[in-house]
Amino acid sequence: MRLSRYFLPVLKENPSEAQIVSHRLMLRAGMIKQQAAGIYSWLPLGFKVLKNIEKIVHEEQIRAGHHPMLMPTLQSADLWRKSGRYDAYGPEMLRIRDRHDRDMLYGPTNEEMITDIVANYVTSYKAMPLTLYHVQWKFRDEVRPRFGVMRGREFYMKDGYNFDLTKADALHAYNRHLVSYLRTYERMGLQAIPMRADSGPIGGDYTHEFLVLADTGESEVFYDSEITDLRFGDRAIDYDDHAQCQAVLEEFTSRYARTDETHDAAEFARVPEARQRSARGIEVGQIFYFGTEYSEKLGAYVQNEAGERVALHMGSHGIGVSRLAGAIIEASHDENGIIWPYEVAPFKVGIVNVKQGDAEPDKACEDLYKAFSAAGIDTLYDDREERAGGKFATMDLIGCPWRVTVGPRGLKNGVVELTDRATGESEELAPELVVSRLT
Ligand code: P5A
Repeated sequence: MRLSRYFLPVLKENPSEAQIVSHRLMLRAGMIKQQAAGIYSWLPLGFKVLKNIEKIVHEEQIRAGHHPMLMPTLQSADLWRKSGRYDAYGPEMLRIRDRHDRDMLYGPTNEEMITDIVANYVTSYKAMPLTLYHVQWKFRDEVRPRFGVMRGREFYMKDGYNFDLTKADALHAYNRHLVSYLRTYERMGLQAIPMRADSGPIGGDYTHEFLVLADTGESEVFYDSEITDLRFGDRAIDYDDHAQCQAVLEEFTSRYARTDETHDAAEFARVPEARQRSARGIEVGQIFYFGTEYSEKLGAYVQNEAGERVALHMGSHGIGVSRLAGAIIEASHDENGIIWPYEVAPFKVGIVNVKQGDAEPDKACEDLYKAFSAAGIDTLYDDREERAGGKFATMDLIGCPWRVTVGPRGLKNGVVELTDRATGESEELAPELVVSRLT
């Protein structure tokens, strides 16, 4: 993308409404624009980040054997009356009436709808195990929307739902989700710690929240410091293998890690004192197993092998896709701007032409830009007639992992400069070597 042709409304000043760094940087980098309290437009740069996060989520869901689909944002109140949640959900639910006076709502989650779909089509145990998910906008009329996309009213969530014949199978689905989530967050450059959670209005005995440690997090957390040494890494895992998934779950959940909602001071005291930590965290996901409650209320029954009619065991699992854009920035920035982990970065490389309009640098930049495009590397070429200082500031702000600086002095010596955004380290190399250096 040529910056002269792009829509990147960066702000020079710090917006006064932003209380935390990710909100400030998302506004300054022209990623989002607030449209109403807790409701945002995603401008081109922000939209690229959102889609990159979503892509990682899809890849890891599909790797775990889950099926993507899409349900609508608007739902009929009837389904929610069946589950009993239409009244129970309270003022957080945005209720709408259509022209025929039918009660509708903007979905805050989709347990009812997905259970109704499965109830309609699935009749035999042979369809199990089954996990369906979608990535869709949700609406929750939060009392205090704040911190930009971190606590929005309209927000983007991956929500998945497993249907299993037995509790044991459903707990395997639970474990499988925990494992796939560890992998998902690590690919985004995040360490998200599974913590035993409170099940809240969704219900159920088994639930973990995934928290990213950050001073600006809304949750207070308590944990054994050993937990921060754990990495999932790129270990191969067979998601159908119950024992393997169970072993990973045990590895990542056997040490003390709780939010304030489930914190138990007596149990925490048994962690060696030198390893006791209390901190703040951002909740980027949550998984639940809740048994047969929704299946019974919405009629999701199948015939088991013995020919008996049984209610399906279910769980649900959510990832805060739009919240993650903010959480990643909270975890990865410096005083000059955002430092994107490679996979999430809206552009992988920024080319800065320090002398736009001079034949030699213009030609070198064009060649580099074409070479990056040919290599399939998403590149932002700053081809504006502006001071070099301003161009560097923009590149630092929007946080591309690599910057290539092209100027007449370097070109005289046959080199351009390649700078790593995260470390600030630079090296000089021949322009024709840059692309291969990065691939
Ligand atoms: C699980 C999927 C559920 O809704 N039903 C379907 C279950 N879980 S949850 O924990 O309530 O939400 C899942 C994740 O969504 C993010 N999230 C939010 N993000 C931005 N703004 C909000 N107001 C908001 N509320 C929830 C969180 O990351 C949460 O873990």
